Amino acid sequence: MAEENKVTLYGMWASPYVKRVELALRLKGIPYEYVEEDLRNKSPLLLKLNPVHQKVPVFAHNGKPIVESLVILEYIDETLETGPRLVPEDPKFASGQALCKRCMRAWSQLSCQTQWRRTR
Ligand SMILES: N[C@@H](CCC(=O)N[C@@H](CS)C(=O)NCC(=O)O)C(=O)O
Repeated sequence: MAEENKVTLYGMWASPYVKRVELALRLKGIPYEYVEEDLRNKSPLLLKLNPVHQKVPVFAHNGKPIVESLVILEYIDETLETGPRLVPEDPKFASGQALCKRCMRAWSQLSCQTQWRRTR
């Protein structure tokens, strides 16, 4: 991938939100640099890239940060036009897409909260 498509993912190994983005990048065959964050001691870079929520994942495309895993997935699908589409373009599947996104969101929130409670 050319230098103008430098992709960096800031994550934490156990985060389902980060896994969601990693899966998408792998499915699409997009090379990326991965930076592991310590969420109990967040790096100044993470705080700079995601100053409002201070959470992972943060996806940086040529240095431009994008946050919120579902937004990142849409960005990857629509901007980095390579590999299979994550969301089918056919409008026949539109209601299925919305349902699928809601299920993914609910599952991710539940698993992340449960895991977080266990480790605190
Ligand atoms: N809605 C966000 C949720 C991201 C999220 O909650 N990430 C957790 C890890 S699973 C986090 O960074 N927590 C750090 C904190 O709450 O300080 C997304 O979909 O990206």
